[in-house]
Amino acid sequence: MKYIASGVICAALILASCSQPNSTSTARQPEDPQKTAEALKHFDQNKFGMFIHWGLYAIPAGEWKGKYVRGIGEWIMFREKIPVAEYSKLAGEFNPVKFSGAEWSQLAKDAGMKYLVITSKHHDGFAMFASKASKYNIVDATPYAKDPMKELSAACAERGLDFGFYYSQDQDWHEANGRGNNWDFPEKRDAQVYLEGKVFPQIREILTQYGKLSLIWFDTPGLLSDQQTADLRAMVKSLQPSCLINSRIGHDRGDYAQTGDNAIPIQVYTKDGKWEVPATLNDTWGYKKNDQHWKDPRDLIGKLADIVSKGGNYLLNVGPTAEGVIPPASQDILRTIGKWLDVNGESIYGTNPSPMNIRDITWRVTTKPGKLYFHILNWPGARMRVDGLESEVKRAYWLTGGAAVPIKKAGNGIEFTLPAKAVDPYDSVLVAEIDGDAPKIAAGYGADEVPAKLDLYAWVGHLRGEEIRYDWATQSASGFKKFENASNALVYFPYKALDGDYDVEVTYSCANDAAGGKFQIVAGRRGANPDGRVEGTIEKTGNQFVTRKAGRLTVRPQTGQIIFDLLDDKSAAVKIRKITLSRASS
Ligand code: JFZ
Repeated sequence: MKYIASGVICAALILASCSQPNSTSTARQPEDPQKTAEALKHFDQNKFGMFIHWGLYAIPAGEWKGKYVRGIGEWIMFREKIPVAEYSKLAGEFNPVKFSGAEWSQLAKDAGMKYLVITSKHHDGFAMFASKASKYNIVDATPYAKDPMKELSAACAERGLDFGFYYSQDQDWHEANGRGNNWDFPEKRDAQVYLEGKVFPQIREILTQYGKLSLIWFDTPGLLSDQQTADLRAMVKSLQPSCLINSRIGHDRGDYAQTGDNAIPIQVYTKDGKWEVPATLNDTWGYKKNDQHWKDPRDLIGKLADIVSKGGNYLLNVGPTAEGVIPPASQDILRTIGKWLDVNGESIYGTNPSPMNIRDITWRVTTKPGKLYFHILNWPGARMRVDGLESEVKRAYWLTGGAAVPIKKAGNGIEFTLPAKAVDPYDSVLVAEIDGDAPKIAAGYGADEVPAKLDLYAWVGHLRGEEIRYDWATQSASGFKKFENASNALVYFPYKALDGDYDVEVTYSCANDAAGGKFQIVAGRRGANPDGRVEGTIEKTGNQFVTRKAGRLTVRPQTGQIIFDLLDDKSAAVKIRKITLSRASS
């Protein structure tokens, strides 16, 4: 592992840079990899956390000078190119009198979350904590004049919740030498000046003022050098050796991987160690008053099971108002998830990922020694056959109610007899007790193998955009509206699971009068030439779901995303159920 070795080396290098003014002054201990490994193990067992994006951007709340601003709320300063002189006046209005660390942390607890991560400083540069390093902070610059992070961190500790800070280490639109603001600061930046003047001192503050930090969540590494990043890492580990660092510190120097936002890998993803999916409850991180595009608790509970079955953690965001209130809709959703976890938590916390590869959206599986937890997300009818499970199943029962589930051998697997209707409206968990600790899985079904034919259901993808919707009854996505230079889209994350040429089929329905529009599927990375692309025409289907061949798509291990979208606006009546990739024989 790169970071461990470099951690030791850079400890020495840092001593040299420490002699500069404003830099950190104490000699650093080399890293203790054992402490990091223990912290990672604990983090892995947590599975579910609360993300909080809270800052000055909660005042405009998605609107600037009477105009609605598209996109994520905390980016409003950047989108509207708001001068520092103007944006910083928001601090004079920031007075979150309704903030309560007890209420926020209790909500996380009620939701079944085990850790909490809050923005200490986002890209706008404003510190939401008491900072001597910059006057631009909540104690010195607002009428509130208190440090909410003191109260929140203490309330978390009281409730046994792990606590961590988000910190934007490179982008800082308030600083001439921070990255991102070229409307106020067109001249060339000197990142080192910014790091020493603000980032290093503030990192020291957040690591010393709030007790134990379970992690620091860095973001958008951008242009910092490898050395600067190594210095940042060494500083964190020297002050709190057990504090984890996410991969968005940059230069491969994190302890665990961050997926993209709302980006869940299509297959079991264990090769690169621990990972976490940050996700929104609507379409924004920071509060936006008009964003009512709330995700369905069924979707979120299913995603939690999906992510945990693939080896990840789920970090689910709330965006409190400028008064300090978490939107009631967010609270309701989170408490619904918490009620499900009260009964079914055993199948989530401390579990191991699926021993089997992913074939469709009927179920996901998590495990503990001697037990398989089948999360049934789409009710399959009177029977559920699990092909490829060769273990002897001694007994099966529902986590809800505990009633026994009849089992019999079938083919190379097991068949379960199910009641007519789902046992739980969100995710019915069936526990199968097997002979021995580890399940026996038939060749071709293992988690490290990818099925030759892969059904990528719409539910597995990220539904990108404010208009796109998922419908459980028809298992399809619709609302592929175009806007400006982008479009609502269905985005899949292969994460190295695919490599080669695939024959593509699309399963969709379309009203006859809306037919004739073009769709495209692009496999690629942001800012690079696509690895593969197919295009096709949506045909009349009389509102019936049909499966049509779409051509051949090349996907490479480095392909970040497979994106489905519609190229024109004839899309209102098109419903996309799935894309099927079959490995081409030639
Ligand atoms: C970043 C921030 O810019 C954003 O405001 C928010 O805090 C979010 C959690 O993180 O946005 C990103 C960063 C990385 C990716 C996507 C959005 N990514 O790698 O896909």
